[in-house]
Amino acid sequence: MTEPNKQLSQTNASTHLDALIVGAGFAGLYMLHKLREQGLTARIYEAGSGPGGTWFWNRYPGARVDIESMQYSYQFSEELQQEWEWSERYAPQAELLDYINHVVERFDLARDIQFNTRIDSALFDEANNLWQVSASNGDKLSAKYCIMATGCLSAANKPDIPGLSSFTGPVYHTGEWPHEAVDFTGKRVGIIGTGSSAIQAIPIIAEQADHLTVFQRTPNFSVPAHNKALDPNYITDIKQNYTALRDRGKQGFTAFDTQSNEKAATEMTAEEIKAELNKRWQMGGLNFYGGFADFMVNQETNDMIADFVREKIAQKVSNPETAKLLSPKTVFACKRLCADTGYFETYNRDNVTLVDISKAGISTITPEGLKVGDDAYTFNCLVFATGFDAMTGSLNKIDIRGIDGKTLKDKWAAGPRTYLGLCSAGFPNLFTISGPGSPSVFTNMITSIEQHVEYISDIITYLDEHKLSTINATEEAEDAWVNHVNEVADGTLLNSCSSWYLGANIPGKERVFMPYIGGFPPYVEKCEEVAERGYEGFTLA
Ligand code: N01
Repeated sequence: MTEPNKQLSQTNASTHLDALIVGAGFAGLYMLHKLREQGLTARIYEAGSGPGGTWFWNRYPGARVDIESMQYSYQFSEELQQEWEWSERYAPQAELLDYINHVVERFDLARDIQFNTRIDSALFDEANNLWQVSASNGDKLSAKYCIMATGCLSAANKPDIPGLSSFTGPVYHTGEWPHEAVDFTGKRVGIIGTGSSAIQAIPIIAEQADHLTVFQRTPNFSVPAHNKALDPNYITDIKQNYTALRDRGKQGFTAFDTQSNEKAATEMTAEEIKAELNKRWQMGGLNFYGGFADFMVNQETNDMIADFVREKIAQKVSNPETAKLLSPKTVFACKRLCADTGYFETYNRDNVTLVDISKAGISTITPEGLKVGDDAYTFNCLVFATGFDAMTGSLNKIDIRGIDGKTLKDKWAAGPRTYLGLCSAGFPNLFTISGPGSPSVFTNMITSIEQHVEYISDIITYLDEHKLSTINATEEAEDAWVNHVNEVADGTLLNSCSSWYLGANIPGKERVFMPYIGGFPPYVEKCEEVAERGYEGFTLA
């Protein structure tokens, strides 16, 4: 057993808050606004020099959202959603950051955000029912509630490849892109990875660079985004009836409106299936998820969609060998589906080379490039598009200790354990917004974030009204929820490949399906039932 938090007695908590929030992305910002509205004292600590979370850090060329902008935005304020104008179907990163800065200004949030500061530790002080928190700038705080708004994809995965420090050119990671523009004109560039970030960045880097070499371990399914400028009449139409669109979104499995065809492929004729596939391809983007209700659970349906996309890849890529290498062999959408603009066509360019590293692997990075087996490749700039230590990575960077001094990291060593993705037993008054065990990354993140923020806010109101000091998930409720999350994932085809959903992209990370894949509406229903029963599954003290 771990020692209780003895060091607490030495902590000189200089500031007391009702709530300490970690992270100034979409989740942290709305949480701050909500708690302030409730009359609580709250403050955000944020490692970056500005707000935005994902959209602050991921500034790589081509970065843009893959859920339509009219839906990928806050809905808590009617005035906000009426006044903001999106310019493109899928907003680029810079516009998303403008939107976030507008929200910060509009709701006067900056005065309660401490930028450039990490939270190093959060220790639960059992005697006083308070979280004692230390920040990298030396701040010591005590807070009744500690709210982790640290994001699902925020801890960059930087593979430890031998020789990396010997590389003489600049090295970039898509998830930690520099703030100043990076110009690849006249450069030879190497990029490792072919996930969503790479699929967006590759077409643009290829246009700038003298030569681009792509090192691919696993090909990914991608569908055309069909991004375009938004027609002002379309925006007006939506704004006149925004609530209806938002309601359709919340009724959808993914918490956004995919104009879902409610039918399974097994209920459709061959002609209907063909027409649906072509329709989805024309619609573009993640609307593809709405094509067939059974694509995640029925192997035949999934194979049929996968074959359709593979045929499209073969049509787009002129070299049959390259097309074959770019064709995923996994279950369709087993790894997160990508939405692209000219990704596959980029491989028809003379200045782009695709290198298969699935068999030999990168053996070493050299001063002027890297080696795959014995084959050497040279370039001046290296881009890691190698993703993230998803869902748990950022939390594990903080020394979080609950009852009896037990660390969250130790508790989650065999995979994250939460009740509803919101709380972990033994860590009273600690909340994770869109934490593992919640629908989070399978949904429109902003809608899921709003649901969590409002739920946490309701819990806090309930505790105050009932003069209670703590809420703590019970072990039983947590075990039952974790089992349910696993059972639902086991009933799908999605745990059949080495995705980040399973933590399989991080060497040594336990393979556990982390997000809840039962769908947004059933999840919300479960949360509401729990609340109606006086927060069943929690101990309130
Ligand atoms: O990261 P990824 P990402 N050696 O993990 C490869 C969201 N997102 O940043 O598949 C060699 O998907 C790895 O290979 P493999 C979205 O949810 C959204 O692209 O593990 N290669 C893979 O090809 C997305 O899913 C948007 O075999 C290595 C790539 O690097 C999530 O973020 C845009 C390696 C990593 O792909 C993550 O996307 C961008 C190694 N050691 C991201 N380690 C939009 O909204 C990893 N790889 C559009």
